[in-house]
Amino acid sequence: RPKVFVARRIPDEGLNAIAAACDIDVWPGQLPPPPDELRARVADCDGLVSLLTDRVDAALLAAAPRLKVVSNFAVGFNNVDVPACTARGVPVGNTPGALTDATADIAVTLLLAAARRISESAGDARAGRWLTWEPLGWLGQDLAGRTLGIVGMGRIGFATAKRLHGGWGMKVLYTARGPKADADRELGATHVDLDELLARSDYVSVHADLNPTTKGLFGAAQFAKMKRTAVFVNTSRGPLVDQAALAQALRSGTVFAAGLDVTDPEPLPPDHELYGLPNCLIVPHIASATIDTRNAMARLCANNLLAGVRGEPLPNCVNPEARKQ
Ligand code: 8YV
Repeated sequence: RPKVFVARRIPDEGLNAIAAACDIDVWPGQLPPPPDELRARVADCDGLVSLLTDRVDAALLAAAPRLKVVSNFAVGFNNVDVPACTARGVPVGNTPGALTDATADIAVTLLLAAARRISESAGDARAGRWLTWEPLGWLGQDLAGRTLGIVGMGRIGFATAKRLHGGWGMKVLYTARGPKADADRELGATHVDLDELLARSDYVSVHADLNPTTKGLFGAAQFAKMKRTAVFVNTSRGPLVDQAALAQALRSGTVFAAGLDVTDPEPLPPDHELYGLPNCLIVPHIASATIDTRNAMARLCANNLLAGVRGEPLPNCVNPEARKQ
């Protein structure tokens, strides 16, 4: 039977499907295995289930001569050195689709909560600072009919825009490698460049993947181009944002508020300056954290893993060219 290392406990549906066909070693810790432990555990493995906290790089591949597949329990795969896997002929699987709705739900939740100052006002109520009804207290931003800028109109960007266009009648602008016919047709959306999107949007929601061209995409210059009333939401990857620049923009009123599901680093240390800003709402990378979504991710992850150890094409593969190596 093939040997598989699973780098953290994932839902039973996935573990049971893998265990039915493979000998399975599941890392028992709540925290990820340290890199040297990960290398030791995969030394005689045919398959690896990794998470975004596990770095899959050339050193790990060198330590795992039998490895036939890396199945990443995520749609994003910036933790994996894909070219190194391809060069070794190791296919890399991911879980697209399974977390689209859950992630779009969190993007909308953060957008609404940041616009209406929910975290700040709830904290004030709890702390005894609700002294009276204030005509000018906790004033936020309206949503109806405003303009939404989607940075990266993929599956999750589309699902987010669909909610806000359908529910709040928002006009949709977006960036993408090119125009997207379904977004234009179904949402009346308009493909623009980033500068135009920043200048015209009341809400900016980031859904681009992390790669060398998107790292640091949002810095001081980008925040300066946004409206002072704008709300910034990131559910993609933390390193797309220069956090010092974001903190300065929030502190100085260059932008109105931010809602973040992702940060750099993760976890964000408790003394980080962003936590001290009342107009910054941070949740700990929970976009896919629903029972059904994590079960669906586990099923896709197991299917990729099992196909890989059998030498079959993965149902969801980010480097199909790896099989030709
Ligand atoms: C996952 C994510 O839960 O799928 C992704 O890319 O960012 C998350 O929502 C996480 O990556 C699990 O490893």
